[in-house]
Amino acid sequence: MSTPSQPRPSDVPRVDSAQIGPDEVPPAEGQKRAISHASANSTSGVDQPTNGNGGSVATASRATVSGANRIGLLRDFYKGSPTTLCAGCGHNAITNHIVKAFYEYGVNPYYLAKMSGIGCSSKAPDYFVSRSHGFNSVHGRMPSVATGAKLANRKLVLVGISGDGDTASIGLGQYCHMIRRNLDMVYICEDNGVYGLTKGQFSATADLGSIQKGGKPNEYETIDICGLAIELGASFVARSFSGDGKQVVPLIQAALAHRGAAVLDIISPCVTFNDHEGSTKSYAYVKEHDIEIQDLDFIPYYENIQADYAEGETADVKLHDGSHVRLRKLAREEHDATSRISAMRVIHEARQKGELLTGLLYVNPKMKDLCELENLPEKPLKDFTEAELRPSRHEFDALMAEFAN
Ligand SMILES: Cc1ncc(C[n+]2csc(CCOP(=O)(O)OP(=O)(O)O)c2C)c(N)n1
Ligand code: SF4
Ligand SMILES: [Mg+2]
Repeated sequence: MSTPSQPRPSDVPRVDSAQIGPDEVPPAEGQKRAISHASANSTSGVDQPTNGNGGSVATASRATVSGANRIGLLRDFYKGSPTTLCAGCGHNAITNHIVKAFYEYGVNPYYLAKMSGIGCSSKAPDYFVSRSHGFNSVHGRMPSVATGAKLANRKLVLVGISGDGDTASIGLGQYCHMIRRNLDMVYICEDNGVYGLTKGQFSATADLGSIQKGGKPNEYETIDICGLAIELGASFVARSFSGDGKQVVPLIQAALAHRGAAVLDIISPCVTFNDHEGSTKSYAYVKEHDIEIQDLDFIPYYENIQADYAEGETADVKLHDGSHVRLRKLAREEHDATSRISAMRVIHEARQKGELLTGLLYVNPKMKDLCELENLPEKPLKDFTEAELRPSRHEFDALMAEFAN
């Protein structure tokens, strides 16, 4: 795992997840003053510890430091290197939404592992939260690398950034098994319907009949990665549009609060190779055909939930870390985001009508994730000592006897 500029373990006291706090994150230049100011004024911890997602222990006084989030970090801390993608690329807009979502949620960079494959989209992890872990893997193979990282250290907050080529072509098998295993990660597919990095060939998410830049129509059926994910038993599936930060930001935050594979298919126009007339992934087309299913609100576990709406108008889903996602129905059709059948129905109906349905399509916060299914101990496997792992002579003999029978 490449760790270009993440906080060094020696800078950071090793603590239990229940004690993860802002002091674990060494401040960047320009950040120091906000944090030390916050510490000087700090009085008492107020949050409920939950997981490594930046987890716990914001202090009320830290939040009052101008511009600092609940773990004492300024928004700039969540930025990365300057982008090298084309100006106007949808992937850049998604990066900005990620920075906002992570900053507001208070993701702890020390526990963040940014995973990707190959493609313009897979370069995006370089453009947010520089001081975190990262692994830019092989084309389409990010899910298996992410699985290994999570099994070694279940406290990591995994965020995978993929493309439609990376996910739905070369990486389709990996994508399916990541979902089937319910690997606890936020999986964002920056979906432009083409292989942007290799100059605009159609990908498997291109719609039937969509026209390529050179004029050729796509004659193959599309692979709907949201429909596929739901079919495979995914626990969190959403679709959105890079141009709709109001929807993307709460969806990313809900995905962070969810335990299990959280798939976000974000339509992200490629302005260089797929933004012309006849394309169904151009800005103009998506803006015109985007139908939002719900008005979405994310209420983090550390904020009070206030009922603003009349009963029946909204659906409230409680997520694993105690946060809530509040869904106020907007679309013409009724959709119950906790029903797989309803999700499959609205996806198929929208495709038939040529509409792009966006919002939270399906969520099941009760499913076990891979670490639970494999009965992993709470303590990360990487932290076990050799002495703890070595069986006693008696246990070893019993094991050998089992094989002999
Ligand atoms: C094993 C392998 N096969 C093929 C390639 C060539 N290649 C690089 S990126 C890419 C497709 C990228 O498309 P996508 O994942 O949609 O990302 P985008 O560039 O559109 O964001 C391909 C086919 C490669 N790098 N490695
Ligand atoms: S080629 Fe397309 S996908 Fe790649 S950076 Fe440019 S606009 Fe974005
Ligand atoms: Mg693509």
